[in-house]
Amino acid sequence: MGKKIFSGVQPTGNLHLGNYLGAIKNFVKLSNDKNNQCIFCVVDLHAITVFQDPKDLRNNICETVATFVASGIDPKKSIIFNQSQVSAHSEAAWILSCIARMGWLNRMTQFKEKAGKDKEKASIGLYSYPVLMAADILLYDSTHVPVGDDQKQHLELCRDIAQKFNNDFHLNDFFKVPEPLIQNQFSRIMSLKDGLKKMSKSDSSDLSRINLTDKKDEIINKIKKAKTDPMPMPSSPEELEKRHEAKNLLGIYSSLSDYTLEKTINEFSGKNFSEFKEKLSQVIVDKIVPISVEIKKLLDEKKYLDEILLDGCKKANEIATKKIKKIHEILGF
Ligand code: AQP
Repeated sequence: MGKKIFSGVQPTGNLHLGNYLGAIKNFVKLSNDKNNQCIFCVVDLHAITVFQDPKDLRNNICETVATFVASGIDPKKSIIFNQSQVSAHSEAAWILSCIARMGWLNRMTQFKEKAGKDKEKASIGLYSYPVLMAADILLYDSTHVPVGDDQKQHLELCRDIAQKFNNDFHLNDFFKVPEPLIQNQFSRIMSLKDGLKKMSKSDSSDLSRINLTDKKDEIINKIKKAKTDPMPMPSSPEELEKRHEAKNLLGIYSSLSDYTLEKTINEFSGKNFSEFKEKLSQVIVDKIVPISVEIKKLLDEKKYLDEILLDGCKKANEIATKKIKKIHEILGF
């Protein structure tokens, strides 16, 4: 039997190579398998957990849809929609927030990282974000959720919530307990400026990431300026333990070329970084520039992007409304 796939991306601008290699590349692969049913959501309710300028948000929603399509997701085969347009997500999030326990949420490391030192000033939404994520996934009886490594903990929480709901109401299998689909290797792409920090949309330095809308010369320049170390290229995986920047760049090269890390290490062993960086720029340019060109083309076709969202919303709404009705019955509403 095929898989029921659900995943989301926040429309917070600056979609980058980390989002592509950690998540979107996998979405495309899964959506190309005829046996799978795929739903990809532009999670705009998640985006507003930190303040978004409404005009930017609207543009970023379009850009996220354009990125999905430009990367190879066919909107005729997969459902693409935005979360705010299917009200069952907000409703299910409230209901599940009565199932989830404070202690579970208190353990979420992403909240701690994003809220920083001043967590009293973080929004309640930022804290309960993983409950909304659980609602997104569980409403569609999703069996598999392709995400980057950073979302692993949230997915475990989703599984706990599904199990507790099933147990509390003596139901065997009402909520499907979803499996994470996290790539074994290269599931966390790091900043080009700091090999210990995740490549991220919100990093204030544009040089820290390759945006999916970057042009060829921007990519070449960013790779040229990417942090490395003074030693020659490593000759074994063990050497990478303490060489975080080298490890990240070799990982990006391997992931884009569909090579194992070992194969890439052998190819560049003992050479200097400048030679490797030239090759790395080339593989990034070859993959990202066609996507970037297509995104720009699609952004001039707003009507087409709106049609995709409208069609996706109708289909998603149909599934989610049925599930929420059943939830009402179970709860005794
Ligand atoms: N650096 C990364 N490496 C691998 N995967 C990544 N993902 C994000 N960053 C990396 C994966 O991309 C998917 C969509 O992420 P998101 O847009 O929902 O939000 P995020 O994880 O919060 O992304 P950012 O870039 O880190 O945003 P900011 O800066 O706003 O916090 C997810 O599957 C994620 O795992």
